[in-house]
Amino acid sequence: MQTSVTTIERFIVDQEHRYPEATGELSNLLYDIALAAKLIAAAIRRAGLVNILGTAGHRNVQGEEQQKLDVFANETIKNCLNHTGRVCVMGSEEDEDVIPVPPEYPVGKYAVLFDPLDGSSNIDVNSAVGTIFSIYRRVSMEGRGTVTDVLQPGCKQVAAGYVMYGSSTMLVYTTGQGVHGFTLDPTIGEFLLSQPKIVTPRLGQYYSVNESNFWRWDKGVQTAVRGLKGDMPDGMQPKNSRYIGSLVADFHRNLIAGGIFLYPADNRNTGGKLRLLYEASPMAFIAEQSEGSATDGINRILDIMPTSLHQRTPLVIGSREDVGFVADTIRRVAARNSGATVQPTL
Ligand code: AHM
Ligand code: MG
Repeated sequence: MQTSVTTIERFIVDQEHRYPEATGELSNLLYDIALAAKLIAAAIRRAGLVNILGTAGHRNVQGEEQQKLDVFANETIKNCLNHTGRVCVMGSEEDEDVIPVPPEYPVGKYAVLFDPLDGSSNIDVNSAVGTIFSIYRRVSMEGRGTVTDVLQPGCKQVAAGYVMYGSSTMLVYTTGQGVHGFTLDPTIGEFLLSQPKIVTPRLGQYYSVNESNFWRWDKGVQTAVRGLKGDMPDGMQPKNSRYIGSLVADFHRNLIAGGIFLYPADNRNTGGKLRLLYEASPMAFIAEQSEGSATDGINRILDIMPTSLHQRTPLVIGSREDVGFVADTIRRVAARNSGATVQPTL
């Protein structure tokens, strides 16, 4: 039996102690998110048993209002964050506008964005889903927080992370000091440090993309994906394909094993499908902190200046050499069409 473990609370506090000027507010905010994750994990585990699945608005056998899990997850996160005095405003995939802190509670210095239950269509088939979160320091000078507090480029994030509700529940986060992974021990209800300082391989073994969109992509993306399969003279070794259709699970596998995830623009989703602020940016922060990288195909995700809460972006993320290969290929194909020459990224 283990007699010494590192809980997420101890780890977060130890990290913050390195900064004498730190007030502990960010530590507590991360801990609030970990609490929400435990509540969501418990609901997901019980989903089949208590018949929580179903359409929001339906009543269960007790006559209680049934909530879809994504509605439940959204309300849980809001309720864990809105009364603490640490947050000034929130943004969620499930809410059209920014979410103010209720007037009876104090506001704090952080703005939090989240996708409460990403990949939620996977719940119906008992596959992995996740929660993604992103934290910024407040920039508005007065009042109780506004949309300007969430419309910040990813490079301004002070923390980001995700929770994966898979065969076990994992929380992975960064505050800009590396990426650290914790596994929920359900017997004691604590997230325990399981993967400190995650470093993703420079070159991956997997590529993850919804290839049913192949004919909807432009030529540069098609050529790059062919290249990932080894279909390019003097190109890379063929990679193995893995695609769950749940960003957190696809990203997590590639983070640990090495690989690249792509959700490019296509002729139906011309700006990409995934959301910049609470899907792409937090994952990009984690990718870079684990020595990987993230682009929209060409440009660094963390440099994109958002203009709206639910803005979409193409996303190419994962092992550094693979992401560079895709950018080089897209550029080369574009240059071939225009007659220009290009310098490689790496
Ligand atoms: P969601 O936010 O509606 O759950 O959609 C996001 C999900 C991601 O988890 C996943 O990477 C992607 O959509 C899969 O899309 P597709 O089914 O088009 O491959
Ligand atoms: Mg989502």
